[in-house]
Amino acid sequence: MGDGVSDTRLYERYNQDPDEADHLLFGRRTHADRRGFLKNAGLAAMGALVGAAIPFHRNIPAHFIPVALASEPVIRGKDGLTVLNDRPMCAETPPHLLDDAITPTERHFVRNNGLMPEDLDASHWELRINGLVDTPVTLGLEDLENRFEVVTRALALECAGNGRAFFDPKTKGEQWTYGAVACSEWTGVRLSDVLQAAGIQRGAVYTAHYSADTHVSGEEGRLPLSRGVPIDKAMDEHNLIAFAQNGRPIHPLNGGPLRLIIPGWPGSCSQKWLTRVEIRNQVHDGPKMTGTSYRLPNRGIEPGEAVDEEIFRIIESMPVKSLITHPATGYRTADGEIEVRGHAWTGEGRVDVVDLSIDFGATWMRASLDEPVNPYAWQNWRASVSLRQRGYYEIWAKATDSRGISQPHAIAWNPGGYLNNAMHRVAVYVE
Ligand SMILES: Nc1nc2c(c(=O)[nH]1)N[C@H]1C(S)=C(S)[C@@H](COP(=O)(O)O)O[C@H]1N2
Ligand SMILES: [Mo]
Repeated sequence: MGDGVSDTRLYERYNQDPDEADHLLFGRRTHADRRGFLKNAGLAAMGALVGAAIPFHRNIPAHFIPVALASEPVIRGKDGLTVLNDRPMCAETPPHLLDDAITPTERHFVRNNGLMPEDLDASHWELRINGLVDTPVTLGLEDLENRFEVVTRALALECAGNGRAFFDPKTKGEQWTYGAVACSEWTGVRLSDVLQAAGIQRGAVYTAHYSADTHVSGEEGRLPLSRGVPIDKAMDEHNLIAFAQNGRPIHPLNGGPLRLIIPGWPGSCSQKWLTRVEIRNQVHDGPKMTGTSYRLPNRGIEPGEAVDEEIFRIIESMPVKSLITHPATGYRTADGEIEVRGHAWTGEGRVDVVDLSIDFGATWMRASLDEPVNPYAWQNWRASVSLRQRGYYEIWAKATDSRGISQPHAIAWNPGGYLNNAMHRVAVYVE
């Protein structure tokens, strides 16, 4: 390093102020407007973000910002996602990029509550099953593959906070708009098979999921998130302990090498970087299980009203919802004949109907809706609409599920900003 900037000073500078260090050393100020995008990203995270291993990683100063990431808040291997936060890393997918029937890995949203594990080596990854079981077991990825039936399923995964950005007044938490949802193809073994092999004992009430990610505070032993589900839900044969996503090892940001997929319930139940499932004799009380996390008040409350935590209940099954993935909002066309496409999903049962309106809800037309490829997959739908005059239109989509529940125009405010399944609307201009 020339100009009298010694290597030790380089390291110090990056520790103190990475933006300033970048500016001093490379003559650019890359991150001033982004609250230190990627500051303190660990090596594994950095590798995942630049999309390659970093052979000289030992030379990298703490808080260093790779130039590959310097100009835009993008994530390599996560094409076109909107980054909401870098610490923890959270990124959502614009609806028009969710047009595929099966979400490609590079379009699958990312929701981290903490910092990614440093060591993501699949060859020595271990999953422990313990608690109220006859035989506690420790299994590697090969054990899982060899000892249990391997299955592949398209499973929709949605963050319970998806749609939070539209609550008024604003609620705390990541301001997801539409894109904290995806439907990748997951391969793994059934959670129920593995739990059965360990032998669930009498008195089992709830699972507790543990993982290798760490708390943003850096406090030793403090977990960012540890959630669980009632035993009945855990034993649903559709839950997977997954090791592959769309036919490849799971993307590190999506919880590779091993994660749970608990479809139909809040995404937070699907622990990434899974290391242990404990069977408990009580409702699990890990981080983000208690208080107001992933919970709703048991009665309607006034926006902003202060309420006792006692009235909050754990969110279980997710509500019916749909997304218009074509056209993108703001679409301009000279031709008023448009093929509208999208997906619809629900936490339990299936979607029976998707209705569209082009006249602000005065009339509705039925879209053609596919069967789910398997339970808990989202269902694709399409419809041809004719917009006969020039001007501004909105296309609205409303799904109804087998529980007989339809998407509302707006939902009641809640303190966590959860479960906003209001209809998706896109703007279209015929010119
Ligand atoms: N270990 C761990 N698992 C986790 C999380 C996390 O922060 N840590 N986030 C959860 C939440 S809130 C969601 S919505 C899903 C998101 O999965 P994805 O990042 O693969 O899209 O992972 C869940 N599993
Ligand atoms: Mo989530």
